[in-house]
Amino acid sequence: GKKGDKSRGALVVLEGLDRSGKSSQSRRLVSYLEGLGISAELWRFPDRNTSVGQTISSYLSNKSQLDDHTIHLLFSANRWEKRSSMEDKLKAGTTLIVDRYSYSGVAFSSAKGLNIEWCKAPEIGLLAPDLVFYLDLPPEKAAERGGYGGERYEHLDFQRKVAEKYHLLRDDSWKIIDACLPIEDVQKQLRDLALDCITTCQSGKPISQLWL
Ligand code: NYM
Ligand code: MG
Repeated sequence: GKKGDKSRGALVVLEGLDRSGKSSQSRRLVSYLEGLGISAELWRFPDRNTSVGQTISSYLSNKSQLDDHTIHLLFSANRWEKRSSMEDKLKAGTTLIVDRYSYSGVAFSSAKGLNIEWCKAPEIGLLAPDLVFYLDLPPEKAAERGGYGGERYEHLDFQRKVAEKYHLLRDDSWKIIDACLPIEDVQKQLRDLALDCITTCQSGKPISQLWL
């Protein structure tokens, strides 16, 4: 393009149950992309560094109690407070690899019994991911991996409900990845699909918004 034009980065999200491997896979994906000279950053939600994020963190570690609707809106607010910096990064050409996003927000809250449409509403207008990796692992397998950290929601029965809700949220941006496969095989799939997506975004795919 013209001098000063910059092709945009891709918004790539990893979703899945607790212990499905999102955090390690996203870390590795970012290192891989950086190694290729692609500008990429690792982000995660909840972002526990903001004041909203600290409230969320205290709720997750059972240090405080909040009404289900209230905490749902705080998770959403935690994404809204990052929206403009995400957009700035993408426009500056940086690819964002994001460990959890709005789908976690809706899946976890609706698994508690909240209405799914009500859960989606505050996410409307957030940046839509260009690609969502769902690391698909049966809840029983995830539980066998151990290391549930003892946070709220980290129980097999609840994770089963979350998995059902995730199924309802699948759309065309999703790639279902078999997370039972060895770490290297999962990573290989993520790398290939992410590179394709980055190319598509570079060649002018517009940034869109969630659930409009
Ligand atoms: N979680 C995460 C939600 O309930 N709503 C959300 O919007 C997000 C982003 O927080 N069990 C839940 C899912 C996890 C927990 O996430 C903490 P992590 O990735 O373990 O830090
Ligand atoms: Mg966790």
